[in-house]
Amino acid sequence: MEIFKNIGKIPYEGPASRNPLAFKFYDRDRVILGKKMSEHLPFAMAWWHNLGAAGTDMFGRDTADKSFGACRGTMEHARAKVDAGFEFMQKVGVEYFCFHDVDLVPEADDIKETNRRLDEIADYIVEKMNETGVRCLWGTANMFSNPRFMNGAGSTNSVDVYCFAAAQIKKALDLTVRFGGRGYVFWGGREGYETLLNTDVKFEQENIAALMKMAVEYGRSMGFKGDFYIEPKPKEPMKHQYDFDAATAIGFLRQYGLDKDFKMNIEANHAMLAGHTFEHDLRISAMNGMLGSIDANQGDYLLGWDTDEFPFDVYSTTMCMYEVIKAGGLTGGFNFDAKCRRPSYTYEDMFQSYVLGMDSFALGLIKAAKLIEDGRIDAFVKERYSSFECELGRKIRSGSATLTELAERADKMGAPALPGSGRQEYLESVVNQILFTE
Ligand code: XUL
Ligand code: CO
Repeated sequence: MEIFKNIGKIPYEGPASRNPLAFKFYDRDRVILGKKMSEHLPFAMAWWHNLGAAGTDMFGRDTADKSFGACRGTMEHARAKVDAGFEFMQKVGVEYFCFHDVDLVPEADDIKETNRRLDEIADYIVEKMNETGVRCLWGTANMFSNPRFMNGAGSTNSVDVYCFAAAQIKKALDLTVRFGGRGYVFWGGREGYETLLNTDVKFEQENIAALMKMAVEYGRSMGFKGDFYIEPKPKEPMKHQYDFDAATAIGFLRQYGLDKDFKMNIEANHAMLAGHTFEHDLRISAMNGMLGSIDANQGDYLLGWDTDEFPFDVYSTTMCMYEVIKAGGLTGGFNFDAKCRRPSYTYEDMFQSYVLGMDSFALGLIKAAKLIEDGRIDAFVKERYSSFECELGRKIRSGSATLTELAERADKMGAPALPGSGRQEYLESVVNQILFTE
């Protein structure tokens, strides 16, 4: 049964189109730097936002109807969400989905019953995947909504809750493997604290690492070849979250010997909450060989929380794609961890938001490729460090210089000349020139 009745397949109509339900920039087969747009941009639908979130906020109930013709909280509704999701992905041309365990079925009190429901819905999802060619980007376990996780999952003070979390991870990994997912995500929603007065940080972090290690061992034992991801976020819901940002998460992974199996899933809005730009956390991940996947959304600089907006800021998507291209692409993809605003409650808004997000990243890709082909930024950065292209500079870079040697050079030079100008304003004008000309 068709759910989105008045909406057909979203076509590419080009930049001059005024059709709200057409792509202006996302032309999936257009080749950029030797690869199709659709290969540069493996987009994914977030099950929870697109099929679940209905506009509820702290001050008001749902504005959108996401029942899809079924009674919410039933297995009939779970199936209706599968129908809606696959119809949506096919119409909008998104090839992947991401899910939490409890996005798929209503959770029962007993995990054995929840798991039975998950198996039932998984059969239906696999059927739809085979029918449509839609694939799974990543799976995860929701270990933050249920009250039992009030003190975290890996970081909880309750050994029973810790075991329950392990059981959820085990099942979510089973599902991810069954769906052929590229990755498995740990977002440490409540892995943090409200006050140090009641918290043993070392104990909690060691337990999180142990849980991750068990997840890796279990996943690999069943043939999961994908990446595990940490999705950093500094706060919200907790006052402090341990996976604060990419640098912190990478340090944690190295400390506990998890760095071979894990990469980062960087979310734009989370990076902003950590006081960074999106591209900062992408760069830190990439230079450590750990840029895995992206939660493609946008925050609001005037607000201090995770607004999960659909991306429209083309400066930001351009700088994102600049980092992604330079890193050689993602092993994961671009998951729209984003929701329509509360007053955008219609089915048409659901489609419109994906048109916006996909077009914003397509434009970002086109412009980032132009920045790279233009070469002025790369040339400037190379030139900026060129003073190290001397014998002593090479010794410093290879780690064979001594402090005494360097001091001898300083003794001979008098006052060093000022380093060259950073030319930030010039570089910003290059970016503008490329963004605003064809
Ligand atoms: C929350 C968030 C999550 C993760 C998956 O801020 O981003 O939806 O992406 O648990
Ligand atoms: Co996210």
